[in-house]
Amino acid sequence: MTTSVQLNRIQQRFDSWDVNGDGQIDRADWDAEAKRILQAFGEAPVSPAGRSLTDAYLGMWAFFADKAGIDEHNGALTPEQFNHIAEEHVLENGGAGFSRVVKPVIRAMVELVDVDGDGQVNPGEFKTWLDAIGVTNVTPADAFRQIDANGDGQLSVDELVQAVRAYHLGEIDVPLLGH
Ligand SMILES: [Ca+2]
Ligand SMILES: [Ca+2]
Ligand SMILES: [Ca+2]
Repeated sequence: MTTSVQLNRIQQRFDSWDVNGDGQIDRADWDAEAKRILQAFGEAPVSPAGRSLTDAYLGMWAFFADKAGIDEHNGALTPEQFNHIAEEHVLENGGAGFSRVVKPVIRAMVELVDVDGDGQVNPGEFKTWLDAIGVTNVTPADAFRQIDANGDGQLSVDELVQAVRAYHLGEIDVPLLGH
C-alpha cells in the first residue's frame, strides 16, 4: 500500500530528474543531473570521482529503462511508467534491485565528501553533503542521527543506501539525492 507521502516523493523525484522539464525522463536528464550534483560539489565531470558519479547515475537510469522495457539510449519514461516502477521496485519487494543500483551512486557521493578518506561520512562531511544538494528542511544533526542506524557516529555506505529508500518510504525526511 503506497501512502500519499510516498507518492508525493516519487512525484518530486520525477520532477527533479526531469532536468530539462519536458515531462519525460531520458538518459540526457540523468547525465544532466549527475553534472548538476558534481557542480554543486565543485567537482569536475572528467575527474575520476566525477566519472564514477556520472557512470553510477547512468546505471540507475539503465535500471529504470530496463524495468520499463525501453531502450536506455533512445527511450524515455513517462511519469506513469516511472511511478509504476518506483512503486514496484523501490517501495515494494524490499527494494533490493534499486538498492543495488543506488549503491554506486552513494559510494561516488561519499568519495566526494570523504575528506579524511576513511570511506565513511562523519558529521562535518555530512554537512558538506547536505549543503551541496541544498537540503534545508532538516538540521544536519537530526538528519545524521536518523541515518546512523548503528549509532557509531559515522555514516557507512550501507546506512546511506538504506536512507535513500527510507526517504522514499516516508520513514525519514532527508533527501540524500536532492529533492
Ligand atoms: Ca526530460
Ligand atoms: Ca570520512
Ligand atoms: Ca553508523
